[in-house]
Amino acid sequence: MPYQFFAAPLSLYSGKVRGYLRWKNVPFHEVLSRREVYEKDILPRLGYGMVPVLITPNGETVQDTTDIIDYLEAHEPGPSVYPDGPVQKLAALILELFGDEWLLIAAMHYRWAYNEDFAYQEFGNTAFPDLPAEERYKLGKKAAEKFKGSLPFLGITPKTAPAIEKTYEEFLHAFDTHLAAHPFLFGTRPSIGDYGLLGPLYAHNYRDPASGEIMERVAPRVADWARRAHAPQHVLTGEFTGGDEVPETLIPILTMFAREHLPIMQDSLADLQKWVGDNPGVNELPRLTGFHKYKIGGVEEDRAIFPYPLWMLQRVLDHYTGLTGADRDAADALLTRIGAEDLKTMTVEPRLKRENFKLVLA
Ligand SMILES: N[C@@H](CCC(=O)N[C@@H](CS)C(=O)NCC(=O)O)C(=O)O
Repeated sequence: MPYQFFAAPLSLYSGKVRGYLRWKNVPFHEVLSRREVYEKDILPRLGYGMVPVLITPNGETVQDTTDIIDYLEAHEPGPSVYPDGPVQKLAALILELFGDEWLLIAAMHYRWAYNEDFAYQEFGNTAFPDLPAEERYKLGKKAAEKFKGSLPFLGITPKTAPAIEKTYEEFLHAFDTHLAAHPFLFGTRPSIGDYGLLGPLYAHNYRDPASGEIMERVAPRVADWARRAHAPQHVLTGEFTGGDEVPETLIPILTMFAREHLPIMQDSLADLQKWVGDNPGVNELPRLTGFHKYKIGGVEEDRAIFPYPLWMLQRVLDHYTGLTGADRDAADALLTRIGAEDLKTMTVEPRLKRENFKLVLA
């Protein structure tokens, strides 16, 4: 039995793992997460609805794209998407978090600002592929309500829309410039950071037609990277650049993480600590712990606070705090250079872990 991959073409996080599975040359069979699959296979296994889900050849269920990639890294042969170089690995982990959780804002904005009808049809095509097109559209519109309804929780409002577009285009220009010199983030081999970026940049911002046009126009090399990072199954190739080098052209992107995303993570950590104080004895974290004012491109807006990204930040910090000597010095130099000094002293306390597909206090 190959791996079974419950996923959907329109799904952001499905694209992240599909690109990885294909590069890693893992034998897998993709199952469309249609309504029956959700009800019969996904809900009973997870206790809630989420894609993508990986079922391993021995029947284990793995959810969360990071857990899926880590499972496959541990169980499948071949080169790793985690660079051996400690500073490259630090940058790659930061960029996975940045792609998964910060570029999500642009991904959701562009889908719903410019591709609404396409998205409704795609939701219907996924959930009810056997119904006539009109029915699929109608039911798709209903199924999409929850996703479209999440925009204000992510701080996506008419007030922030211009700033979201400005910062996204800034990101696109920076990544396009990087890709003029390197096929992937750290050379000719894709890293965990590439797959973090691939989520928002493939299924939403490349594949949604109006967003894809913007990407092709503003940053054609990013569109080309999205195709390559999501290319059909192929022979494993590529190496990370030598000498633990973080290419100079990644500095503007990492700086953007420090300027835009890190403050959100700091507020999230403070809110987690407050939530834990307010909820003694409760171990399982809610999907959101509260609300805050965040800034994107200098524009302030209300936004919900999600504890999940702190689990990803904890991975970054665990890697960083494990470094010693010259490696630590080099990592410190990078953090200073990008304006992320605060990461040097940050700790996710209380610690978080994922257990039975839930985020809980460790
Ligand atoms: N952090 C999760 C996010 C997965 C996720 O949000 N998947 C979306 C589809 S792209 C979903 O199923 N959402 C359902 C929901 O949020 O209730 C991961 O990396 O797997």
